[in-house]
Amino acid sequence: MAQARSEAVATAVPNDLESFWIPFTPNRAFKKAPRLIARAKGMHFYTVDNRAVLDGTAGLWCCNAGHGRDEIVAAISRQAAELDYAPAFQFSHPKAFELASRLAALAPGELDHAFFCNSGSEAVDTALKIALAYHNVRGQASRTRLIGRERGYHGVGFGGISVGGIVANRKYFGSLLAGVDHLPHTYNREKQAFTKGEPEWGGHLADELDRLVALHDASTIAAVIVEPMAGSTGVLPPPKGYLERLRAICNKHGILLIFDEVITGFGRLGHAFAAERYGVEPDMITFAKGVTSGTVPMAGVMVRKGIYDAFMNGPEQTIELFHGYTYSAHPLACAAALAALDVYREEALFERARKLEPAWAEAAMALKGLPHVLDIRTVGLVAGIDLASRPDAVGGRAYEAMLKGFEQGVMMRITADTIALSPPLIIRENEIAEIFDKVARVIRALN
Ligand code: PXG
Repeated sequence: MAQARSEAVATAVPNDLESFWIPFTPNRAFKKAPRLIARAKGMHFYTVDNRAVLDGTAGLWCCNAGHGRDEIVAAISRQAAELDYAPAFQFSHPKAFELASRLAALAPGELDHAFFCNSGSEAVDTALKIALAYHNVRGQASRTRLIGRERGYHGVGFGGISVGGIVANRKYFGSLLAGVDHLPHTYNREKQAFTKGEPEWGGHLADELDRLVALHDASTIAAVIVEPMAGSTGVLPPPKGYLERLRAICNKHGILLIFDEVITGFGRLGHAFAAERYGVEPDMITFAKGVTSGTVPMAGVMVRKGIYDAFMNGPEQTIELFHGYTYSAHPLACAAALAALDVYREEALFERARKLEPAWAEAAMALKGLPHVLDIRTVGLVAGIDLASRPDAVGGRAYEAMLKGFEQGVMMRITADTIALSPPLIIRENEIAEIFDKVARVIRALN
């Protein structure tokens, strides 16, 4: 403890908060009462005044192996000394190939090629572009339409907000991509409230894709992109049978199916990918976050062999896909990812999430009956708790819950009036109890 205190003293606290424009955060309120994290270890963050905060959210759904993992820290540090950077175009480095092979082995079925980028938003743009280019190189250039879903979150690039379905993320930004349509979201409180795992009701909503095909014609549709479990709009697990039906309709019409697994990848739902949990193989999977356990930015797209092969035509010295980033497969990110994958395997963390799921779900559902609680949803190591909105201020109640939670030593995420919880997969049962005890106390104290 003496050591922890001396570290706390050494933590520099900025005296000017003005210049940093903080993302997705009310800047003026934050700067009046900043919440600054100085360090993290295991299941905890520590504030600049050295207060422990239990991580109920794995950072932003990313630190699946917990914080400050020695093996990952060492791998990043070794890599920085050995090879800080190698050009990503026309050259590469060994760990990029090693990581792609590891991911190919982890991903289901024929998803055996990896295209690397640096954020989930870039991964989504990459997947959408590969879909368009794939149809183009196969002589079906009329397939340009992209289909997303209401309440979908696919990051903040123009592609992602176009196929996404969050109004505030779209309405300020002009006309977006042309030729996009949306499936209806799958949430219905009346039919689904307080469901553990996949709701019974709602599988039929996949058939809406058939209606969109009837409206637009399959020859104009390139791809459908969905999160297997919608995370950011409040934890919406897929209704039973829904993803299978989407897959079948896509197959029938030659439409590519993309799963955005930026949140669901790397153990969050008890498997390497949600595709495995649901036994449905998409044509592409976008990933990010957990691939490095949040330590170094990295993301990518797993691509089905047949899609990659379709590009491998023409003279061998021509570039097959005009796309990529300076930091695609950055050496530090690759080293971090390989080390994170080792931790996941050695500690069997995906299985751990699967085993903890019933205890997690039960602890979450115990909040049923507290004031303001309208619904609770759980799946894997994820829980969404809907609070009733104040008539005059949607989001106000959950915002206050987040502030109170931070004061009481638990990190939670909020979206509108939903509290979302998604702890590191190393969590122990007593910490599960601590999270929900604290969340319950916070909810009881809300007006
Ligand atoms: N797709 C999905 C499904 C995501 O959840 C992105 C793409 C974009 O990733 P980047 O790395 O560009 O942010 C995401 C990101 C939240 C929250 O609290 C969720 C995300 C990011 C930040 C906060 O729900 N998801």
